[in-house]
Amino acid sequence: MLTLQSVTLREVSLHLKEPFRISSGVTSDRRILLLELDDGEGTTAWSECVAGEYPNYSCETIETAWLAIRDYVLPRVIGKVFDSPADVWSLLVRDFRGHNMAKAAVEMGMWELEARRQGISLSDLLGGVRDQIEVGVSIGIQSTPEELAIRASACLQEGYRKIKVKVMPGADIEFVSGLREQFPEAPLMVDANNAYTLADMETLQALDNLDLLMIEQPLAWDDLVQHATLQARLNTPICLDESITSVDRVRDMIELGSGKIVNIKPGRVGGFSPSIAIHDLCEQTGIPVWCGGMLESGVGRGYNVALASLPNFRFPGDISPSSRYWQRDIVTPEWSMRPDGTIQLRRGEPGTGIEVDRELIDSLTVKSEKLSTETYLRIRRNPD
Ligand code: OSB
Ligand code: MG
Repeated sequence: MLTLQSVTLREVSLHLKEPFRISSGVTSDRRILLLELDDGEGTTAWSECVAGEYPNYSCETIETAWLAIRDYVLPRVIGKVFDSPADVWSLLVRDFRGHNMAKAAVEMGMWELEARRQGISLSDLLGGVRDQIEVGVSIGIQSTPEELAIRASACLQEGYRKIKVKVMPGADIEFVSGLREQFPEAPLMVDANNAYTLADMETLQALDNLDLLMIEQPLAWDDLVQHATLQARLNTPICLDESITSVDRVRDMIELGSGKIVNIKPGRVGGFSPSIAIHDLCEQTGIPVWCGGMLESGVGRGYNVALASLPNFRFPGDISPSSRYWQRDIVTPEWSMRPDGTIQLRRGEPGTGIEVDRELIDSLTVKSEKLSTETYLRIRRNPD
């Protein structure tokens, strides 16, 4: 049995070691929404909302997520008695559209809270089967092919098991073919974050000849039909990211032939319950999945590590160690990668296995708001 008694929302700002550019925008400082969930019985859990500062990946931002968590998610969850965190999701889909990242921050936090209450690892609670996960890196768009080659080469040296290169018109064929020539055997892939249309078929077919593991989300962020047209013309598997917002969209992808691989970001699909549903459907239908990233702090990274320990995660995840992004992460210990390109799960510890650095978080906090059962009694926002 599990009850959420209060949640403290806070925004912290973390400076990225170097700006991260994707086709739709650049991030230099990561504004991060953190949640501290409290069961009122001595157990707390920290979770992270992966929404960004601007709606250039999905519609959500950290401002919309704050509002949605306070006014729509928490009134449905706080003070309720749950047999299992698996029961939280059903309360968040009925008469409540969208806002998946806001939903996920609370839904995933409830899994972590339950794992900590039971004193077991989050991976065990989710049904994870691995003690270590394979790590890939996502390299933002660089100004020249030479810059890209320097970074990719350093990442291969460090042991990363997959190199994902962000691409867009003007930074694609020349950049990636140069890498392929330099590293004929390297596990390379590209991610376009919707930078192309079917009118770019020539470019997309040139990418198809570079022996890539996959091409991630080349076309529109909410499209499945045009991706099917494209997939029929490419040998390289298409991996969908933005377009997969639920298990139903995976069913559509399979039916239409829009892609052959799914990037699961639990924030994008609304939490762990829908992530597990997608994982299981893909496992049954022979579709590999892997865990994407959203430039998370060590808090969110811990959730991705746990999820990636499920059996059908068949490619290395975008789960870089803390030091790739942050001078100093907000968790102890920080997430580190071994020279063989894996991250060890912290199975012996409860939950994600890390603790937050409260002092550091306090010093980085820009604003905070505590919401409890009393808050909602007072303002009568509870819908039922
Ligand atoms: O499309 O996978 C993406 C970061 C922000 C927004 C979208 C994406 C990404 C990444 C980063 O690729 C992966 C990471 O967190 O290491
Ligand atoms: Mg992506």
